[in-house]
Amino acid sequence: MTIRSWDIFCTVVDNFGDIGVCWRLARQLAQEHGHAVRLWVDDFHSFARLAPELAPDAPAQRVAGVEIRPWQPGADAPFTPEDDFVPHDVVIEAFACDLPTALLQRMAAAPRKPVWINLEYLSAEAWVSDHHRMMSPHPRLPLVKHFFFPGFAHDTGGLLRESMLGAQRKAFLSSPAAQAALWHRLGVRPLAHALRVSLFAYANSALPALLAHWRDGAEPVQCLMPQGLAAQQAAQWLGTSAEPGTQAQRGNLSLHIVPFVRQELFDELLWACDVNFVRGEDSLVRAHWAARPLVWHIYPQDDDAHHAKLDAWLARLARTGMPADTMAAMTAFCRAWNGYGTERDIPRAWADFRAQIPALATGIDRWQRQLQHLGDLAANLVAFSENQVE
Ligand code: TRH
Repeated sequence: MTIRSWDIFCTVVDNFGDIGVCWRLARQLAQEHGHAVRLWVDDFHSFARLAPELAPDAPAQRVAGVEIRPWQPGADAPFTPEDDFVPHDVVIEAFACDLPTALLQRMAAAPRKPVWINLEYLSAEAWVSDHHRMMSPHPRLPLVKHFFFPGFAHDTGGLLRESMLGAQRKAFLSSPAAQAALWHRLGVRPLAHALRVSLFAYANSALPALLAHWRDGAEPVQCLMPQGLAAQQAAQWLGTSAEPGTQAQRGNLSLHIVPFVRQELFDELLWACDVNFVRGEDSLVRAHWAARPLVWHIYPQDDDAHHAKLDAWLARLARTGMPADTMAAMTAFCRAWNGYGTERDIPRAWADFRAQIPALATGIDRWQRQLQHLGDLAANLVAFSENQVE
C-alpha cells in the first residue's frame, strides 16, 4: 500500500546530530518523494542553527515544504494537538526519543494504524544487520515498533543521500563563481598553495598538538574551523576570539574560524577542502559523499564504547580495497585523534596520514561509490514502510 505522509519526532539531545538527521530526512521525503511531512522538535534554538528562517515561538510553521511543530518528549508528557489530529501513515520515533503515551493511544485508535518506526543511530558494527527491521510489540496497545538502522552494509537501511547531491557537487567543483561565493560567505581568502583542511570536531586533547605541528611544519596549511567546541579550544590556543571571522597566522598554519552555515550549505565547505575532519554521524556521512580524505571525531560514549564503533568503521574501509600502508596511516591517525594514545602520537601520525592523502582520496572516492549501491535511507524507509502497511 502507498505511503504518503510522515510524522517524525525528534529530541535535541546535545549538539546537532539528532536534529541534523531528522531535518535532512524530513526535507528529502517532502521534496523528493512529494510526501506530507510533519517534523516535531523539542528545541527550536538548536534547530534554528541548521535552518535560520525558523520562527522560535510559532506553534506550527512550514519550512522547505515541511510542517514543523513543537512537542515535549516523555511517556507522561502531554500531547495536545488539534482535536481532529490523526497520525500520518508513518510515525518515526527518532533515536528512541520516547513518545508520549497520549500519542501512542491516538496511533492505536487511528482508522488506519500508522507504521511505527524507531530510527536508530548509525553504526558500522556487524550486529546492526541482525537488529535492522526487528519488531517489538507494545506491551499494552495494539501497536508494533520496527527498528530501522542506517548502515554501511546491504542488510541495513543505508545512508541519507539526496538524489541531486552528486550533480550539485560536480556543478560546484566546475564553477569558480560558486566557489567564490562560498569563500565570500565564509569570509576567507583561499590560499593557492596550502593544504586546505576543514575541521569540525568536539573539544579534543589532540588539537593543540596538531595545530602546533602544522604551525611548525614545512607545508602551508589553511585550516577552516566552524564556530563551536573545537574552534573555542583553538581560539584559546591562539589567544584570539572564537568568533567567526577570526583569522590567525602562526608559522605555516593559517587558521580561520568560519560561521556555522545553514545545513544545505555545509556540503560546499567539505567539497572545497582537501581533507575534512568531521564528527558525530551526519557530518561523517556528508564527508563520505564529498569523496575526500576524512578524519572522524566520533561522539564520545561512556566506557569508551565509541572505540568499537570507530574500529568497525575503519574495518569496513579496510575491506574496500584500500592499500595496506594507506589503511595503516588512516587507522593510526583516526585513533590518535580519538584519544587512543597520547598527544605525542599526533606529529608522527599526521606525517604518515599526510603522505597517504592521494591514495586516501582515491580510496574514499571508491568507497562512497560502493555505498551509493545501498540505496539511500529515505527511499529505503519508504519501501520498508510500504511493505508494513496492512
Ligand atoms: O553535532 P554532532 O556532534 O551530533 C551528535 C552526534 O550525531 C551524536 O551521535 C549524537 O548522539 C549527538 O549529536 C546527540 O555531529 P553531526 O552528527 O555531524 O551533526 C552536525 C550537523 O550540523 C550536521 O547535520 C551538519 C550540520 N552543520 C551545519 O548545518 N552547518 C555547519 O556549519 C556545520 C559545521 C554543521
